Amino acid sequence: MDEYTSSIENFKMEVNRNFVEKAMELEPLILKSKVIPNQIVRLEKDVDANWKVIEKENFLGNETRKLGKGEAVCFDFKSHIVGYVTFRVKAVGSPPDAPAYLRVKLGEALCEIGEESNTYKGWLSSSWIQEEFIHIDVLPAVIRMPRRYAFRYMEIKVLDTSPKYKVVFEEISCTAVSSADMNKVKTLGGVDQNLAKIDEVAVKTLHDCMQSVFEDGPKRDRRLWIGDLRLQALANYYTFKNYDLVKRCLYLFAGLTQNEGRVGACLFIEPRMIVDDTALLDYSLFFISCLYDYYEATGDEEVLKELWPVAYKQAELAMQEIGEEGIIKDREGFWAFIDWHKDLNKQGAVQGVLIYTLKQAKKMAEVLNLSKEIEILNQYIQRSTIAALEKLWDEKEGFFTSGKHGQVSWATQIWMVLADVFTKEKNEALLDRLFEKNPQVNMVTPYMNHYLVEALILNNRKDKALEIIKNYWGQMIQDGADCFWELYNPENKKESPYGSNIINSYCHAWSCTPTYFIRKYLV
Ligand code: RAM
Repeated sequence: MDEYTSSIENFKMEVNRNFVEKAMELEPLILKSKVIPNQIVRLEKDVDANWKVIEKENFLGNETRKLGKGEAVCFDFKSHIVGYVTFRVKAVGSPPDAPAYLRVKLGEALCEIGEESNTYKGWLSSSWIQEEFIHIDVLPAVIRMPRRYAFRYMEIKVLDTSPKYKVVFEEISCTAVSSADMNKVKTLGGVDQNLAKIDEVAVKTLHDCMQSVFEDGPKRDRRLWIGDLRLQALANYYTFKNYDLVKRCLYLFAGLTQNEGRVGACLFIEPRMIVDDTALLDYSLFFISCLYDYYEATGDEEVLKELWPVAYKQAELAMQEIGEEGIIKDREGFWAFIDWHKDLNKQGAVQGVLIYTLKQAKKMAEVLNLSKEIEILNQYIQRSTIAALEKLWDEKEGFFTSGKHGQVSWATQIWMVLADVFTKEKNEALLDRLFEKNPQVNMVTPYMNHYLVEALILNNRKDKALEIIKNYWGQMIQDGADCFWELYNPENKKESPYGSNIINSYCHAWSCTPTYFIRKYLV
């Protein structure tokens, strides 16, 4: 458990065995169900270079037509699933005088099937691409694919057989897995159809990400990221209500920390749980939010007491990052997350996150009656708030700025509103101005859009929030989503921070929160 290698000098993982053991005891049962594809589809690129289904044919569990060298078949499993695929392949014609050679591609989205993977030049490893090459020496054969896939479409291409035989595929199925039980979620009554559909897709997204932990995306990264966990947990409190899974993840983050007890940005799950050597300032602070939300949802004082020191430690570490002027020091590189917008300066938004989370920490300290901590937190909240108003607020522009070039972004305004640096009236005016002036540095993730919707709801702009849920998440459905995506920029639908949209995740945790908003505030 303790040995760990990292390319970061002096990096070490700190282990709290008691916490890790508690997390292990909460390991969930994985529920399984069998899914079979019901259609065979054919794809083509349209004029905008998007992949579209141009032909469908029913496939009711029977066998495919005969396929020879260079021919392919693409199965549609009806909806997104996470699981293990099996199929049978048999030879037709003369006795097979050479192995069969297959390429199997699995895709959450059609682009993953349509694009040739060898054209991928992005910076995330191409090994995430769900594509396998298989030699089959003896036919017939049952192929049990060893990896877990996240997909809706599966294409099998025959790369070669021999001129003397062809192959047929049959008994195709997937054992779908999740630790979430769909039967636990009440269906929504009394909402319009569009909203009900958005809720359904959001619940499905959360369901497919709930495995032995809350994964960020079952295709990629299959990891426990804290920014994602926070939003999943919120959605979970209004749907599956699996409090133990949140508790397990809290104990994992608390039990496997980095140097000085810093909560890491994410945890790797297998072959054993370890903390990643990446630290993101906003993500470490969200440990505070995760604990705060968990306590709000459950009233579980035992967990609050036990994990409070870890939460407070994140506040202390962040307070050390405040510069002389009372503003979080700006840095180069991947030091905080906030959003994937490529030009975003993060300083202003992180200042907002700091104030927001320190306020939550203070509320927990009040529950626990910790007078010294309350006082310290109070001082820092006040100092950071005054500094934000004095140093980052630009009266002439009517916006908060960020970084040495005074960048105005959506993210900075949203986090300052959520931090309640201003009064409610001023928050409302700032949000209205944001839509009116539409600063160029906008948002590209559903994650950041979540916080925009939250800011609108908490500041008397429910109609606008609803409009965004319907337009942004609703538009994703129009564009073919059966789970919500990691990235979505309506102005550039192929946007990817990684260099290609085939590596994007199309069932992504941080995208699942429309169900939280709808169920908590809108019905
Ligand atoms: C993405 C991950 C994850 C997120 C990080 C910061 O790459 O998929 O969802 O939390 O970025």
